[in-house]
Amino acid sequence: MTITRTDIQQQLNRLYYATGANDFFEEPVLKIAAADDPFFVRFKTIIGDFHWTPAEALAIKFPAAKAKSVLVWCMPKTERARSSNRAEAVRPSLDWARSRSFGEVANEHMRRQLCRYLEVNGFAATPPHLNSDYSQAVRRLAGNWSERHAAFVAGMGTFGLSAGLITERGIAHRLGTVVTDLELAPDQRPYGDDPFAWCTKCGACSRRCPAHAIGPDFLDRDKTKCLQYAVNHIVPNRLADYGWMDLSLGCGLCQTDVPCEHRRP
Ligand code: B12
Repeated sequence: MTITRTDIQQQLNRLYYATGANDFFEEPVLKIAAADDPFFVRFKTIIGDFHWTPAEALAIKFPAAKAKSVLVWCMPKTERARSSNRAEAVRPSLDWARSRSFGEVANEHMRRQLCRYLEVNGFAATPPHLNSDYSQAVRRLAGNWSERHAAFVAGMGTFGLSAGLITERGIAHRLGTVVTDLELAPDQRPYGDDPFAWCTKCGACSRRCPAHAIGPDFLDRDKTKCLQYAVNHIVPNRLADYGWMDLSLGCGLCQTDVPCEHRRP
């Protein structure tokens, strides 16, 4: 059976409601990258040789399949999550925190169920971020598969000073990615090959960062400080502040009360 881009978008929209992702996010925007886009090989140099190409990611589960497309979706956080986080200066609001902890669980279901949909229709598909071989911190908090880099290749947006991806619908969002042997026409990159084209370097995210982890230029960002802030100031009080434990949390203050929060500046 042939599956079109419209079918994938419709399936994502169905999963968005079915998984409860609609409680945390606005509707998913779909973009597609060609699996053989030269950027994916360049990432072995830009990120590290441990970063998978789409072909390597798909081969882990389907050794005989040939990767053709990378499906990427972006789900902006709801106004409720964003506006409540705007008012915070130290740790995330309850609504932001639940969109991280439980919204990502819904997003994990979306990745897996989109793969099942493709498989049932005769295509190989894998969500690299959820692969059992995936590690999120092989070197300097960079893992085997960067969903932001895949989104950049697919034309979704470009990196900001905070390293968040600035999209047409802003920086306050979560991404999902699936690699498949279904061939679909890739999207163009409206910003060409410039990874930082849509950031004005206004510095608002840097002023918002309680960890002082964001500097005036793109390579100044200190990921370890970002992580340590969460480990020392957010995670220990999870149960008292929010009511749950054992699920990841980060503050995301750099993504709210900034000009790129919900639009491309
Ligand atoms: C490890 C990780 C973290 C770590 C480290 C994050 C950090 N500060 O980098 C910790 C735990 C601290 C963290 C925190 C958060 N994270 Co996080 N995290 C990840 C994870 C699992 C892997 C990231 C990775 O491997 N990146 C690869 C490295 C190489 O990326 P990088 O160092 O940022 O890349 C830089 C350079 O390569 C540079 N670059 C230099 N030269 C060139 C040249 C070219 C051509 C290109 C393209 C790029 C480039 O561009 C980048 C920016 O400087 C991803 C999920 C995934 N699998 O992708 C989520 C992810 C990146 N996190 C996400 C989010 C939302 C957050 C938080 C906001 C959490 C929250 N509670 O809401 C915070 C904010 C942190 C921040 N400022 O980015 C989202 C990002 C969405 C977005 N809006 O951009 C992701 C994609 C998860 C998802 N599925 O949505 N995260």
